[in-house]
Amino acid sequence: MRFDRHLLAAACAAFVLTHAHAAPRTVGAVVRTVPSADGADLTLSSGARVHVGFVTPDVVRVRMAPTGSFGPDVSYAIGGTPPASTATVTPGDANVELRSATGTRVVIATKPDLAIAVYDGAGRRVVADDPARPMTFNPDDGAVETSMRRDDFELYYGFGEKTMPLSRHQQAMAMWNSDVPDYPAGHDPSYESIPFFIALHDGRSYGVFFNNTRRSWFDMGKTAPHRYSFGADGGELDYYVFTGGAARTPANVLRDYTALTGRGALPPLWALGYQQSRWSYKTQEQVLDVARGFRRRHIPADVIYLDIDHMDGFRVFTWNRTTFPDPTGMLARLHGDGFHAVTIVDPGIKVDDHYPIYRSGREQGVYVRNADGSELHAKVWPGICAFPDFTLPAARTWFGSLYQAPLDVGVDGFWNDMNEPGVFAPDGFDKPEISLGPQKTFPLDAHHAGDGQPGTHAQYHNVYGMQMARASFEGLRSLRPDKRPLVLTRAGFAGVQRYAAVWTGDNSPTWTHLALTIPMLTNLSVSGVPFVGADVGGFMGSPGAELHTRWLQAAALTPYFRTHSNDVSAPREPWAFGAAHERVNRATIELRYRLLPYLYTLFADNEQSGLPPMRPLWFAYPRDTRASLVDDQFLAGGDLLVAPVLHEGQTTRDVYFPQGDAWIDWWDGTRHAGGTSARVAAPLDRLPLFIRAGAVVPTAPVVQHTGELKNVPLTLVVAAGAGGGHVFQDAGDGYGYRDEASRMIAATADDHGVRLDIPANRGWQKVGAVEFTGLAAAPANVRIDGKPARDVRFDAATHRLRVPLPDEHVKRIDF
Ligand code: MIG
Repeated sequence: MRFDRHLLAAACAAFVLTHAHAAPRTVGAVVRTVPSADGADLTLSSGARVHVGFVTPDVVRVRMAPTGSFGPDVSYAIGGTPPASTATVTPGDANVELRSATGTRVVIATKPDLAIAVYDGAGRRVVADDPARPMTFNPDDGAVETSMRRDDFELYYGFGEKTMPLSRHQQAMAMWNSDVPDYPAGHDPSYESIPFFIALHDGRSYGVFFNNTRRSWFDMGKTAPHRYSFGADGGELDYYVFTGGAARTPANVLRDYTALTGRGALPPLWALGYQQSRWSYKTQEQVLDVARGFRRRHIPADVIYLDIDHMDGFRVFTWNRTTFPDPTGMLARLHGDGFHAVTIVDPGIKVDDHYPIYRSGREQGVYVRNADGSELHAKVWPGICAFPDFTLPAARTWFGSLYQAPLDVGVDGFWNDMNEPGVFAPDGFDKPEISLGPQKTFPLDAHHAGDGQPGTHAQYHNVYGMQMARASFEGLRSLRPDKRPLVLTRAGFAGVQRYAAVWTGDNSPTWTHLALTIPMLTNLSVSGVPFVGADVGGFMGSPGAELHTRWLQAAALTPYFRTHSNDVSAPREPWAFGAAHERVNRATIELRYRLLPYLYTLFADNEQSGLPPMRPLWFAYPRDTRASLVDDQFLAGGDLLVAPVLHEGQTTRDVYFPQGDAWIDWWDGTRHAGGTSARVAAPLDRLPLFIRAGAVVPTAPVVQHTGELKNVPLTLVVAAGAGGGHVFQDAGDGYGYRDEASRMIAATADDHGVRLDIPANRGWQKVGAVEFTGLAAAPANVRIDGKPARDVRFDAATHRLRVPLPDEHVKRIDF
């Protein structure tokens, strides 16, 4: 056998890096079992303690404390103490067995080492510890680790924000929020760490959530293909197994994960419109000019962004009075034109005795401290800064209350940047590997309050950004209780979806980065974060016209739709690339607005089910093995299949239609059978888009901003076939929908028409028409509730039959 010395050396180096102190101990055998209401409490021969129990009948939690005693059971990810569910416990000498109400079982082998296996109600194995590599802890440095057996070809998705391929099988990843401008594909770690994944094998799923906020890592069969391992630099080994219940679907896994860690709050409708940003629109005149540019050219848009240059010397919550002499007037004019405005808010607070916010924070003792108790200072845009300790409740309240000032002048939403936290590399540390590296943050021994569990930055680094977003969200909720906050955050951890939308940071204007948006955003989505987007065009420079136009198309049906670019990029408004591209870009943004009633419904659904608006194909079609690695298409909700062009010069592309449904071309009505591929036309002005046969998708006429949406009638697009759909409507902002101030329209489709269930209209958009698409020919006679329909039109080019409705009392359309 020959060894490649270089590979071997590299492997050893990697091993040494992740296992700095090489004295891990196995937890050993179970020496004592104490049954509890939810499971069993185990004492191990090593002195460690393990608790295994049910959180719900289909969710198992395993907790290991190396010291033999558990810390308080609180968690930032969960926002409190997790629930527990009853177990039937059968203790034995070699095995302890736990069984839940649904028949989910945990079998705990007590010797020679603890080994845990979970089985679903049908007796199928979900996960099993690898006996060849038992659970360990390292008494020297506190590291914990466990390993599970891996089936050949098992795939893994999720892990938050990673720049890796769609499935993360045979990848190794670290969880450590990092400011990584211009990140190369494959670079790890990234801005956002979510130690949760969904596994897929043989059409069945399960999920694992490793709830540890320290630097953690996952090796998903890279070192050894027959197992995967995960661990962390310290803390408890605390993880959850989501079995997915009897059906073992990814949707069940994500429903249960988001029931534990929370769901995305419904955003205000305006936040689903098109958003225009750059670093920076530098004067109030320029901001107004850009806004007017949209209206004058009839390109729809809802939001304009103000990056760091709007501030006075980058002091947060201030204005540069030279370039923005009248923010109130500017915002009033923007609002008058149907725009909303978002300003950036960084965590760094300039150390400046003449800056009242800095002084107030110091007086209230809200800043992060060094190990020696002094105020932590680091350089960011304003120069030397202090940083609120967002793990201190008083700091969150203090920071949240600062939003009063921008709300008073009329700012609508807020953008939290640099909250990994990222700081400038110290002087003399300008090597590229350092500027991309984890060193660009606070010292690991800095002190955090930890909401009553004081600890180091090493312990709380990964939740800093999420707690900043929480301070912003909770502050806005209490300052303006009748409005839904829009908070955008760059860094986050499991549960960040409760507070903010997430964008993928400083991406690059390359075709590779365009293609990367699909694996990145779909994996964030299945990590429980529904409101996600990437800077359209790529942040770090200037895309060519074709790349930008294609990127806008690819992003048009992603949840968070914003164009943004850096300080040295060429102008990137939709009209900045010449008349031909302006025409296509307008049509792209118009498509977004036509589909807003559908996208909005997806967000309302997410609050109920945890299903994300943007879905990878495997998530909806877990049994279709050909769908499992498709990384250049995605689903918008359950009903639209999006296949953007991701390569330069392409004017056709191959599309895979997942098995089990038929798909109808949005543009020309061509029908494609599930489980097939086709090469479809994709000239520059076309985003290949398909609707699931039997689906009912609400659309609106083109409007210039979401404020105009309430006055226009909806058209329900029915894709020929059996199925159905629903439409959620409400005021578009506020919380009235939680007290029934909303309606849900339902439609059931079959081969001969559609049945409608339209509840009483209390001021929502009316349903004005139904359009059937995918019909082979014009039906001979179309009836509404038995009577001949009027003004019916069949368009042979699109194969669409348009049936106007006389009113909302219509129950059934037949043909
Ligand atoms: O050090 O505020 O990712 O979107 O435009 C760069 C300036 C700081 C990084 C963000 C980017 C933003 C930029 N910021």
